[in-house]
Amino acid sequence: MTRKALWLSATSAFLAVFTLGAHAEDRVVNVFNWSDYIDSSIIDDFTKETGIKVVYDTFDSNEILETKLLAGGSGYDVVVPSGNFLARQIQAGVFQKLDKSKLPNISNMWDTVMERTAKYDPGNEYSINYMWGTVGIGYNIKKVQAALGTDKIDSWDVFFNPESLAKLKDCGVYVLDSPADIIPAALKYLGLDPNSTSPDEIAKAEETLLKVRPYIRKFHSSEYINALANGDICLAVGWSGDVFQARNRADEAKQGVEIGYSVPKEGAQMWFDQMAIPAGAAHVAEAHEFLNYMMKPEVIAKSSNYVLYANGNKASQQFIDKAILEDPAIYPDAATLQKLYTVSPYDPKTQRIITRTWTKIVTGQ
Ligand code: N2P
Repeated sequence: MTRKALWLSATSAFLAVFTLGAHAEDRVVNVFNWSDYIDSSIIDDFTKETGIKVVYDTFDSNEILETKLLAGGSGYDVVVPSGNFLARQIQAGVFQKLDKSKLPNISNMWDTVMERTAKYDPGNEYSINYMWGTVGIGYNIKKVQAALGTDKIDSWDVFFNPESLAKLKDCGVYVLDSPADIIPAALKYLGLDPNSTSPDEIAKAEETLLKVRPYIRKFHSSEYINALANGDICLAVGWSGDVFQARNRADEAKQGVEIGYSVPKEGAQMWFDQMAIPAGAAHVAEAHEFLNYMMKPEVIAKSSNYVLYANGNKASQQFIDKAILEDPAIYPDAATLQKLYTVSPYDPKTQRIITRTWTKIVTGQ
């Protein structure tokens, strides 16, 4: 090789490396997911394996996500609405159909869960299940025992009965700031259809919630994890895995706080959080790579092991900690499944009633 040829090949090698490097840096996926919902090492591993940078933002409310999606131009490539919200967002045209040829790991998914999510996304054309769980009662075992004389919480009555909740007022009660989770629970407690769209029945749920409103310290959908773990509150109406994360944080802190979770006997909501790609996403190929990566059995199992929610990936179950897989409050057994109900999206008219009702409840007026 002549000296010039050598120089040229060295230059092109440098240019090639440089260009590849720049290109790898250009690849990015903007993810908007729930807070306290992933083991962050998964994000790092994804970037290491694919060279795709992840910009990861979090939210704790379907309403917040929906407002961004409906406004358009959210800038997100992957978002994770719950099924009941996803359904109406699909109708509104905010998502694009998934390119299943880019998602070979879909073969790992669990048909039982896919049948359920098809209720929200017919044919599962727009979404992949991330996690699923329940709405129930998280509580500080010792504080509840001290206030109520029992630590056996198996009924919504502990929350919806004003006499009972009054006793827990001073040690602190938090409730999800989420009408689509709490109003169906109130209806169920009253023996009504949790999916009721009857204004009269929703008014009954409102009345029930207004009676316990004086005993609720805060409506918030993520602060209850630390509040429970630190012993700052004694009861939270919250999401299963979040309560289990509170239990684990309390165990790690070794301050003697013990946390329990109850799926009340009257019935609890079972929800499904679905990964989807907005219609206007700028990084569609990267979004598919991210989704496909999240369907690797070891990866999604790592996430479930950390966030303590069940996932919709059948092949991942061999990698899930035995204690999680065998906990009926996480992976429900037949008896628990019997108690679980799902919710449907609200039609626009009912949504307006629900929104108005919720404002009254939160403000206490
Ligand atoms: C994550 C809670 C997500 C459950 N912290 C509600 N869809």
